[in-house]
Amino acid sequence: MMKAAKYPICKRYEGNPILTGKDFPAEADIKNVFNSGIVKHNGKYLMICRVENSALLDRFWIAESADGYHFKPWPKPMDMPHDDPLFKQYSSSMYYDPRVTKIGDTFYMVHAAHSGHTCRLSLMKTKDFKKVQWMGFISETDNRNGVLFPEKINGLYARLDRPNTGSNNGDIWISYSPDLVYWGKSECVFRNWEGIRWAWTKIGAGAVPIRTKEGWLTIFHGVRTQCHSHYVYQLGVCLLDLKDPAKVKAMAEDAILIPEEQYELVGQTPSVVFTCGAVVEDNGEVKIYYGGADTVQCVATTSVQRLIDACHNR
Ligand code: M1P
Repeated sequence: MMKAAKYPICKRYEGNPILTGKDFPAEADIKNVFNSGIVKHNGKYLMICRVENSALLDRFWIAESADGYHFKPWPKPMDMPHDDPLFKQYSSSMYYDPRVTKIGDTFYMVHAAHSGHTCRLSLMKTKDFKKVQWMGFISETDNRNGVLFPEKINGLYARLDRPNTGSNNGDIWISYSPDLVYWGKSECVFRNWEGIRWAWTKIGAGAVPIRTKEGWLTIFHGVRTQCHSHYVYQLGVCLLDLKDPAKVKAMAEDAILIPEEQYELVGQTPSVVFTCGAVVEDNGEVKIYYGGADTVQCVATTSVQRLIDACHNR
């Protein structure tokens, strides 16, 4: 007998998509906004939007909200170190998929940077998203979906990431660092087929892991290849051990969000739901922010307990 979780695990916001290119100043010519990072700070939601114009130039652009659903973009894109020769060299094609973690009183943003050398992880830090300091590249090539844990584990900073392993496949790995710049002690956390039948092509870390009494609640994306090399991106969830997050304690067999709505099925990349961040509210509600079809920004809600239950296939 199959043991499937009770549905639905996530509830889409009825006002989705919550941000589209049309919400940005017309002169910026923004066509797509998706895969945005998110933090809740001093009662306000700050979304670090991944935006693209019609020339497919990617930028990060902050949008602000009082309720987590209605966002208003700041007047201009975020300042990035475009004049730094090293940053320029390795992000010459694009930079994208920002994931923001608050550690102490500082926000750290890990994002992917793409150039002729393929993708690598880059790290920014800021206290207000107005002044941003680049801390450097923190991986070699062919690595993305990097996200920092919100606290040190066994005295070291920790991050999940996704090195590609030939033919653009990839698994979720963990690494540790004493200073956020130099990383090591790397281990594979789980592979794209293990325990998740629906993600046989690749997986990647998504939102910042959420500390719970049962472990680090970790929302990730998983990809399967349909015929004609069509990728389908879904979201999954698992629990990692609190003291040794290289160990998976429980894993939802089913995806928690599947592309089903028009704004997830149709767009520049069809059949994609992809997250770079979630907000946990004081009452345990979790708002998962996700990109639909690499075109629009959406949100769905669930709860910490519902996600833990899903990890145990309840
Ligand atoms: O086009 C779908 C996604 O493709 C990439 O995902 P992954 O890192 O798993 O290969 C990313 O570029 C992501 O931005 C994009 O949504």
